[in-house]
Amino acid sequence: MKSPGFIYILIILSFLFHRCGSGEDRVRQQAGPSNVVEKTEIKIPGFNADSAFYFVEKQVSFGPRVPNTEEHRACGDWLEAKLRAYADTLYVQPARVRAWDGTVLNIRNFIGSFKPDKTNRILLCAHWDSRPWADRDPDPANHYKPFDGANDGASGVGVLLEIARLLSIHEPAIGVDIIFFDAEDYGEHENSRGFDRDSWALGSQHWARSPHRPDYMARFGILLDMVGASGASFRHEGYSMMYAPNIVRKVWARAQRLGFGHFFINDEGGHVIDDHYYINTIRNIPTINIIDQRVETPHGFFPYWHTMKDNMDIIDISTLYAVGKTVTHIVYEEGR
Ligand code: AHN
Ligand code: ZN
Repeated sequence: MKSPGFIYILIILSFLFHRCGSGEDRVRQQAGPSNVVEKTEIKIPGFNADSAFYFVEKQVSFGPRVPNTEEHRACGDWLEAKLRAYADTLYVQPARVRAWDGTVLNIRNFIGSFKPDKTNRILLCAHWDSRPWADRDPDPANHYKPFDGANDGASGVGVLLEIARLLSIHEPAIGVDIIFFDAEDYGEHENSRGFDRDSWALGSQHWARSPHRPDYMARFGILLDMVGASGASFRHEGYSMMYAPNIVRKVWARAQRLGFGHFFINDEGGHVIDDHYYINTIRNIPTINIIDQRVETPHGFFPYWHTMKDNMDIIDISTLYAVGKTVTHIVYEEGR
């Protein structure tokens, strides 16, 4: 009869070999030609959703990214270093803005430019801060607590960091700017009820009035907001249709041709005051919002919007993949 010690060693060995096996497999997938997909005559790099997921996880690991906190500063420093490593040129735009409750927020917008000399450019953006208050949580005891914002904030940045990584390896035909806006989610608390719609998107309002380059222009922009939850549905958001209907149609058609029609639905969504609203109205750059809009929730967003449950548990790799692959195709097809 074999000793329990021998069986124990066998179990450990089998785990070790299993880990080695899956590690090699992943390396082969990344290094092999399957990383680049042939699309008619143009090569479009493969969007790695595991990498995007890791970028989301990393942001969340700093803690809630609430302006004026240490967690916010630390995550901002990491984002800055990451985007600086991938982009040709990095701009940091620090600012002090006044929130609806009078708090002065120390914020930073990060702008990573790829092929900065090209005049033919597109803009991709997301917000990197998280909301200070879970004021939609079912438990009122949480209404003044911060939360992870894994979907609301980190997901869009995670997808764009992965696209930045691809752009650093495979040159696009056009210039690309990736902007991480600060202080999108410091809007009025649910208990305040002042309906000050300009209390949201403070970072993008600042950038739209004073862009990193005074004459900045782009053909169009794409905002990613809440692009990581399981069961996401992206509908034609109201201001996107008002200011950039052809871009909405182009992106939705591309997503559907890639097989993501279950996420990208040809239905009318609501009007959402978000970063793209100010890019459209102040900078006149036609910009769409890819944002998770649900018909089954009272607020019209994903079920855990502004609650303590907006954490890594609700992040679904297949949602990140659908959005990431679609936007990657749009970027690399542009100007060809
Ligand atoms: C309003 O509720 C007015 N805008 C929502 C924008 C938002 C919040 N996006 C993410 N969190
Ligand atoms: Zn929010």
